[in-house]
Amino acid sequence: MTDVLDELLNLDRSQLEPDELRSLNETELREWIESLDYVLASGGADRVKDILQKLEQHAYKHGVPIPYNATTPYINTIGVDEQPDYPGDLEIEERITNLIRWNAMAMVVRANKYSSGIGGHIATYASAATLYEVGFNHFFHGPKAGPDADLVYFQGHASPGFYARSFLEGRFPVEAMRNFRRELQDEPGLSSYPHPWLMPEYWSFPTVSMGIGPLASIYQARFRRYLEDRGLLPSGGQGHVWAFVGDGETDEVETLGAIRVAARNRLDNLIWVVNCNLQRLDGSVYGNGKIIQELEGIFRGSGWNVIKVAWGSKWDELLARDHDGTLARRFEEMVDGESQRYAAFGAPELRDRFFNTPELKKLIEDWTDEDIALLNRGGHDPVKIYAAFQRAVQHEGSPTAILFRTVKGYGMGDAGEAKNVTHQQKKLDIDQMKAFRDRFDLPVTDEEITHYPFFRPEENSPELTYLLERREELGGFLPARSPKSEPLDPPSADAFEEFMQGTEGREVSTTMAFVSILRKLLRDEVWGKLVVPIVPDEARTFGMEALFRQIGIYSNVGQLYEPVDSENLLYYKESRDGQILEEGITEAGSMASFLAAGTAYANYGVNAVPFFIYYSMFGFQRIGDMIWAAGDSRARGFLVGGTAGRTTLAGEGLQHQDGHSHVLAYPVPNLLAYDPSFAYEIAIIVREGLRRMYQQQDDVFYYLTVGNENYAQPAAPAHLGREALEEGVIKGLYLFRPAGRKRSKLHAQLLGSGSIMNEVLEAARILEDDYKVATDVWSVTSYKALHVEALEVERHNRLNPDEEPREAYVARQLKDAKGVLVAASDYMKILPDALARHLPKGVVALGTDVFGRSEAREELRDFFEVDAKHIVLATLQALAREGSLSPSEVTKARDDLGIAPGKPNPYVD
Ligand SMILES: Cc1ncc(C[n+]2csc(CCOP(=O)(O)OP(=O)(O)O)c2C)c(N)n1
Ligand SMILES: [Mg+2]
Repeated sequence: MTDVLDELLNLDRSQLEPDELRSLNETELREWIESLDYVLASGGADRVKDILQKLEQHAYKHGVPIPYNATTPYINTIGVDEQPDYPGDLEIEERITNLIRWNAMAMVVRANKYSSGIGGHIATYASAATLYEVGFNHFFHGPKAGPDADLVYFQGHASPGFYARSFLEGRFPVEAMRNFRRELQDEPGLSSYPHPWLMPEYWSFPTVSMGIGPLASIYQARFRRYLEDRGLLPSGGQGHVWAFVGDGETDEVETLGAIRVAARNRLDNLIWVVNCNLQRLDGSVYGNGKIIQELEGIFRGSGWNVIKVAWGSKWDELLARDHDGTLARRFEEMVDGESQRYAAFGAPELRDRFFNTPELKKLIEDWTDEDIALLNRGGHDPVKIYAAFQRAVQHEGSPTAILFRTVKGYGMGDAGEAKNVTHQQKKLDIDQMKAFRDRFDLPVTDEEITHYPFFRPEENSPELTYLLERREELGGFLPARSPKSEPLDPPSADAFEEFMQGTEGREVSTTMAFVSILRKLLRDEVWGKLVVPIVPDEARTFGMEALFRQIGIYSNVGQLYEPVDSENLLYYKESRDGQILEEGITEAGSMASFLAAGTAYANYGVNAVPFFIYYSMFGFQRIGDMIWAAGDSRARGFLVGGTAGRTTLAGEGLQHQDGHSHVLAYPVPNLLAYDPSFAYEIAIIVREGLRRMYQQQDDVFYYLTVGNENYAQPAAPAHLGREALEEGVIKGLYLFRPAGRKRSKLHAQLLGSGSIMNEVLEAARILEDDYKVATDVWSVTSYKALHVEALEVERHNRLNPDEEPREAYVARQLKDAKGVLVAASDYMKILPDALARHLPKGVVALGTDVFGRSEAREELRDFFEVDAKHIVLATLQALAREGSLSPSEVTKARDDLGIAPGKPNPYVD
């Protein structure tokens, strides 16, 4: 042995002839393989793994860099021998799938025939039909399955397919199908995409803004665990969260950006079905590479269980013939752009170009073109799909991604199968419809085709009987949304009474006031356990760290370490029944948790009350689309924008100072937005929110901003009476302090919001004391609420000219108010300006438009011209404009107030 080694070590390979070298290499390799085979036979796979790991370490130690490889060979993960028997009737399922394919295609083509430009998509569902059908017939558990019910995120652009299935199930009349995308007809048609807002008994998750569905599904699966771990849902349920994801959709950062969260939380209740049809809208997803392999690496690297279903059963015959791995190597070599050609041009192209070596040609030497045409992609093969789904459902310890290879526009033939234009193909001519019919063997005559018919077999036909039986056994129809939570009474007014009393001179911020309200709620017997505080690594910023200890931070493994601050009373406590969702630095992830918690009343029958507390700057403008999705989803809960106000958040500068989130709140129709000034206002708003959302079950949600400026919180003013005060706070405006000066020629109405209210109060004092202006001070808690109500009144009057015109709430409140109107807030001037035409007279708006600055509060308020002196000047100037003061009086006041006419303009400087 030593002699051999010596000889080998002395061997200088560079001196060998090529033939000798090749032969030596082959012998070496054979010996290694034989050794491995021996170990495998005698010691099993684990022993082989062990040896390979040690060998790898050994090689590293000797300077052999072994490149990291996250991918496995480009063949199916589940071998033929491992495939379970198919439990269903393949033949009848195929017939059902074909009917659904037809109806889905017909509804789009028809919609476009009768009203061109209406749109719709065929190709997405065509590629995914069999994936969904195996799911519907064997896996997706409906609402009646209780704790085993699944939640399914359906791919939005495949919606015609689900409608077509529901049509067969008898859930929609034919008119609804005919009027697809015509929701405003007398016989309303079906909505374009999954929108719970528009079809609240059908859709649960809006998925069509790409990336949001996949991201939301991760946090949905985690939230389900959270509810179980906290005892709000029975544990042991087998329900899964399924998310269907487009391969093109994986380019959205939201899609893949949080996949490690799923692995870290060991979410084996989460299954992603990635439909890799290799195409997106414009063309190939990754024509120069292989999207399936790329995604495999990403998911495996992030700790997911990955199942690849690339090749259909017919390929197994060739793989069985392929003893030296030639075919597997050819798969590796073929990029997606090449592969797309075979799907588009069929068997002759595949024969000529794919089987391009003598070894490969030999594999198919006895095959006809018909045989070759059966070489399908794995995602169209129900047997392979079933095997993958079953393995995913049984898998434990991590989430699963199944990467299915399919053909986009499958079955569309000339009309677009695997063509680059297929995504937007919505017109099929009669010949193309006939070809579709023939391909899927559908019972539609040539004559019928010209009318774009929908086909539904007889009620007791084998197809419908089978389909309905399968759904019945699996717990009912899907998609289905069925809110099932009980109405809850809001906390009693007494419980919140302490916040109505003010802080008796103690200076606290509205953030602190909000946190006190939250803590109070957490101690409530009914509401306490339902509150879900969500923070993106910002709890200390908002003074919420006491909650860490009080209610704990949720972790699915508890706390495996002794925290560094364990000696501290308020230590960092993680626990399995922890209540806070401390999401880390991810507003998008936190918002996904808000979506899950805010819709738990519909998905689980649990009245969860999310409070998502974040930097107001990083809300609407960063995750606005998710807030939009929350509106569509009918989510309930509170978004709390902390460190709000462009001049209230001092020192942080342009990227942090928010002066516009209240403007961005306008577009979300069912969102109520408040910019409160005082603790009692927040208490009233929160209690009202709980009443509306959880007792009255209105599908609205709330945004409130809180600031970090400390000031004495006043007691609720007594002059209005409690009821009128509450009404005013909720409707958006009330008289906070009537003028002190009674008999005066000059009058002003100042409107203040948020922390700028203090500047308004100071301005009122100056106006009364120094300029003899009797000044009422109003608190505007919500410009949006005032605006929306005024628009409703305006519309009512327009449509009912014969009735006594109604008055908008804001106009009614201010109509008898004397003098000029001046409004100031820490938000953009557009808020009061947008309200202006509903007011009895013009308003001067002061606000904080344009980029922020790093400065202290006082300087910022001077710079943005929202401090007391600028409010005074604006009021006096308005009085001069209406003729009550002379310009020279205002000029003098300007100088007395110390305002230079040439002061820098925040818009420009
Ligand atoms: C955020 C967002 N951007 C763009 C679109 C427009 N869009 C709709 S479908 C689509 C292509 C989808 O491709 P893929 O994810 O691969 O799904 P497939 O239809 O191929 O299954 C695009 C770009 C969208 N719906 N959402
Ligand atoms: Mg695609």
